[in-house]
Amino acid sequence: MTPTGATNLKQHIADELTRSRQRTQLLTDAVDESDLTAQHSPLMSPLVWDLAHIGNQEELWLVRDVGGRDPLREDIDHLYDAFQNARADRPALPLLGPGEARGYVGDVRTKVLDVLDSTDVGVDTARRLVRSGFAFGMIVQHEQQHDETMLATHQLRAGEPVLSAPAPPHPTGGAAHSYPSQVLVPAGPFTMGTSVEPWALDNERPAHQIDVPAFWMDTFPVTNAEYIGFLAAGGYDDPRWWSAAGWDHRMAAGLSAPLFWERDGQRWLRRRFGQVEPVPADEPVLHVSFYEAEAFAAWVGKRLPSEAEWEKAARHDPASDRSRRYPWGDDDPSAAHANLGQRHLQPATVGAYPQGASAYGVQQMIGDVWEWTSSPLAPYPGFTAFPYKEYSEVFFGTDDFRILRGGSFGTDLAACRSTFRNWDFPIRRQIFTGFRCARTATPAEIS
Ligand code: AVJ
Ligand code: FE
Repeated sequence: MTPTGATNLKQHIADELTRSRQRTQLLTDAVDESDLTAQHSPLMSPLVWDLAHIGNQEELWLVRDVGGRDPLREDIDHLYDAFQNARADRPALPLLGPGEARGYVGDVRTKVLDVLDSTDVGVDTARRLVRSGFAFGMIVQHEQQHDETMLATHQLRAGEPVLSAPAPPHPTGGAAHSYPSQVLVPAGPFTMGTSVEPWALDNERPAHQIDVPAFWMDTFPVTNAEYIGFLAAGGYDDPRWWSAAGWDHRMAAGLSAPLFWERDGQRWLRRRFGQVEPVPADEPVLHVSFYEAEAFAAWVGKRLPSEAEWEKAARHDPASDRSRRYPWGDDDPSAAHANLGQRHLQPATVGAYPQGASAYGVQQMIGDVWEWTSSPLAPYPGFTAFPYKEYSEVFFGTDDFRILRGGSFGTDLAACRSTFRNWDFPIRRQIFTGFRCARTATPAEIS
């Protein structure tokens, strides 16, 4: 959610800060102290690191920078600087303990609400950092991003389930089959990125025109049933479908199925937040790397969409020739539009959100699973780092990352837009990743 249309921006900011903190508390109060300080995987921080890091970023930006107030705990800045400490090294640091960390984030928040009270966050404010409440929105998104990371840590954690949520909507009668499996997006320019969304982050800016040749986009993300077809056809043992880098990784890592899957006789089971259950056929496949997504797409004679194709299919409205904030229009996401915000602890069945369809009829682009695209992380023309280079600029200029779009069931609406850009290493699969396929339209198809 963003401040667009908020009648009382300060109240909206306070509500968003509170909502984010409730989620952080849910994720950190659900486990006991030893679970908070343990490292559940070398890929992740101990939960207690994320907790104090959330508070430290909030202190740096809102207490010190926006508020100009004295530091609370300058002495711990270096412990919670993600660049100074690799995830695997974080458990060995002299971190704040669970009680201290909770006290710290609470003290920071008290100061921040006071800063908010005395800050002019209007649209005409001279200082860009606080105009339309940007810095507050950035910090809300930062907390929500770490909450999603903590949710991924929960998924990696062994032991009894501690999180629970109602099942997502499950349309009956094979709802997805009443839609075409792919839709044609005709050639032509569209507006990619944004210059007007108040809380959009630097890498989503500025808005610019991109000309995209005609292509077909799958209506739905690839499902578990479809992915099982790839497994059954020996896809993991056939280098024809894999890129050279993908095959090397598949061999070195011994990949043979999505992460958290295990074979049980004739069927596949998956572990999900401490529960073991049969893999549901009609749910988008989850916990696959970019390399696996790429191989599946090649096997079906398609490819992954580029980031520009993904965004055009998600937000271009050909009738008005403008780009929407979300696939369905400009309204903030509701429970009828998308599976976001950890309301559910799994993706919803394909076909569960017809109201979330884009102008072209593509469904479930927002929520459920992050979708791998073929694009490396690169700045848009006219990019300027704001307010700090370490959010995205320092990651530009390499081929190390691939862009993910659309958000997952664990992404909060504050940190999800059809312009939002996530990125990660192509081998990553502990995050909530899936994909959909695309292909270039042939001349015969578009004449
Ligand atoms: C943009 C989602 C890749 O979670 O690593 C959090 C966001 N940056 N703290 C991440 C972020 C600094 C980042 N991603
Ligand atoms: Fe961070």
